[in-house]
Amino acid sequence: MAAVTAVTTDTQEAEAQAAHEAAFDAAVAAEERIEPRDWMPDAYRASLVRQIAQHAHSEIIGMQPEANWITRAPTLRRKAILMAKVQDEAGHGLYLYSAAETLGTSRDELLDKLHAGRQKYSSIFNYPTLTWADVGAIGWLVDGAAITNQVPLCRCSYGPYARAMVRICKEESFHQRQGYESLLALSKGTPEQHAMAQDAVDRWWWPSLMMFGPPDGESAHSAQSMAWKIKRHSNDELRQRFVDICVPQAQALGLTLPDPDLRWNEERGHYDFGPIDWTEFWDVLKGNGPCNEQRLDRRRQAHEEGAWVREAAAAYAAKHGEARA
Ligand code: BYC
Repeated sequence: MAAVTAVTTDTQEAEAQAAHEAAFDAAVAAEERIEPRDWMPDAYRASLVRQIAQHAHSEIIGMQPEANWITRAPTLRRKAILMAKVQDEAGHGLYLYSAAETLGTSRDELLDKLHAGRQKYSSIFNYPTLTWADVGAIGWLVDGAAITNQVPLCRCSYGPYARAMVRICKEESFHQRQGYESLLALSKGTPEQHAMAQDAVDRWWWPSLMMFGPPDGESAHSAQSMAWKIKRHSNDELRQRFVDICVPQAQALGLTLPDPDLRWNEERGHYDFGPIDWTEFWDVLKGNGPCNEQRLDRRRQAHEEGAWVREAAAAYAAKHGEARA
């Protein structure tokens, strides 16, 4: 009798699992949003946590290269803008860690993995900000690349991530414009300022193209993420879109992009561009970029120094919880 019951239970479980899978596939196909309480495949959940965590870590590590210039901003106006931008990035990190929490992964767990070097953050933040013009180049190119990559994520199949991206993209748009405007001022300034802007663009151009991830043929996750509608476009498609946007903007800025192979291809209706140094990309991902060690050390230090704030916030919440009870 017990054996019969076990078989029946197994069959029922398999049927329930198949029904869940069919409902999930139908929702994704119909462009409906998957919400935290909905059933989802384990691999879908894991891939979202992987991507959202990497994205959240990028936002908070991404505060460091620009924060380096807050005390040396050339005017009060530039300083106020830069402080607001860096604070926005902290906020983006928080929305994204919250989105990951809806998938059952705590912020502490993700931060532990970042600090232990077990989760990635964007390769771009392992490059140094050597001059004030780098702040403008980051705004124009790095935030420009981020918007190109992130606008389609507003249509991600997972509701909390998609909704977080709507607000993030609005703020990124302001970041991109302030960078462009700052570079324009330098480009149209003295010959020394113009040279500084050009030097910054020369150094940030190729790493910005690497932000879109490896070429499609080497992208481990793209095919599955696109089938699940987490990603809407491949890495190469978005990289091409970004190049096409940047070329006329560089002309308007009076700056050149450091690529002798960059030219309009009438047949493709896109700009052709030269080969990307993928050895450098993979090397930076392995931890060997110019600033990897410095960025992680600073992040760990900031986390330790902030321990008292977390303890105070927890004590305050507990006290108020007791008072309410
Ligand atoms: N850096 O199979 P693939 C910002 C990893 S903007 C480091 O193509 P996927 C900000 C990838 O994670 C930057 N790692 O992966 C801007 C995977 O490794 P794992 C953050 C990279 O996920 C201004 C492996 O390489 N934006 O925050 O399909 C100021 C194979 O890649 C990179 C986002 O994170 C890279 N550049 O596609 C402040 C946007 N590229 O995970 C802040 C959301 C690839 O197997 N993320 N890898 O260990 C995405 O759209 C996608 O995750 C990617 C990669 C396009 C980045």
